[in-house]
Amino acid sequence: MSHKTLNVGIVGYGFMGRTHANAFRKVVNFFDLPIKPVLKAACGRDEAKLKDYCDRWGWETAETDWRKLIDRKDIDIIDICTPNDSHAEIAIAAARAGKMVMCEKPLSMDGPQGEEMVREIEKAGVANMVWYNYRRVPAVTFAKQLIDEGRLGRIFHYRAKFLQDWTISADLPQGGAGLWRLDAAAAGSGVTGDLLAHCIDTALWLNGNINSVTAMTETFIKERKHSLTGQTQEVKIDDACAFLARFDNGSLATFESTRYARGHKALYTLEINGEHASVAWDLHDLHRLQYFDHRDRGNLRGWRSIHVTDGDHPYMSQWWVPGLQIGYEHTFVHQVADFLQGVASGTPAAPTFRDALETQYVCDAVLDSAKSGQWQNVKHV
Ligand code: SOE
Repeated sequence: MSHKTLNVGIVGYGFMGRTHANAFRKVVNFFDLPIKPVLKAACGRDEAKLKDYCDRWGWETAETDWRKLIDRKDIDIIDICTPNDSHAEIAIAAARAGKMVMCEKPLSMDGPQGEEMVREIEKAGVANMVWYNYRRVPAVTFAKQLIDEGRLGRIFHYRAKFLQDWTISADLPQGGAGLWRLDAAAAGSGVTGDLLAHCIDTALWLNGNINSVTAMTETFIKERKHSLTGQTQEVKIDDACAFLARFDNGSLATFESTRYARGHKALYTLEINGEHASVAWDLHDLHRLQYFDHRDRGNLRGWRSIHVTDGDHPYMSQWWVPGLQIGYEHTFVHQVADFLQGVASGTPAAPTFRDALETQYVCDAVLDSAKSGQWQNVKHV
């Protein structure tokens, strides 16, 4: 089979720069793709770190200015792995230059900025996607299949949590590499945009739109030194957030996220209860889907722990033999495979910028509700 290729230019070499580079490299080994990605150029400001990143991951060339990267005629896809405050500027410039755009989550700092991004990307008519990777954990994709088959029946409850504990120390500064997540000027919000955005993206995909929310947030450590300025500054992000939600399908939901749950590193869990069946999933045991079906014979009823590793489970036929597990990094490989297949077939892979804007609107409503103390209706795309 002859393959077309698309040249990728990535902006950012941090944690996400590594997950994406790994995905672009591995995808060609495991998936039969009509289009292959070429790791053409990487862009970052620190030349030494950039060189090390290029050498380690096999990027062919390096640029220290993302505008130059976008100007290059040999780049087809711009992949954005920078902190949230630069997504819009880079994505809009890339779209105007006719490049396809893959953008790290969350799409934008807030809904209005996201609207501008959607307008520009759709005006340019370029392929686009946002890296909400947890949709592509095979067990989560399998849950989607079971729901779409109608196995759960009417949905009553959706419950999601994303718990971490890495910001409990008051000595941790805000700002700079990795810690930009604590700086509202770079991140837009705290756990709402960083962690609950994942939970919301999955929830909208599995259970449809959310129409209203009521929320509370807290910032436990009020001041932190800023890594870049050296000054002690007010912390303006939400350290923790919990909200109730009503979905359009009539189901009720609870969502909770914090970086102050001592003992939990990345405990993303979700549970959905339907009329006939329930599903539950846990990122710390990500290859399993828990499933309970009330239609089983009474004395055999119980929670099944399905090891989602067989050839007829989503994505798994591309990997090893049945029973052997894959993990976190593979969700990014799946995302690249789906994106390239979407480009080849003309049917875009989700979540597009437009899909991700809906998540942004829920985040905005959550933060507004936490401020006002009132239920808040969610704006829709
Ligand atoms: C924060 O610690 C973080 O790295 C998020 O930024 C990611 O989106 C999440 O997948 C894991 O946690």
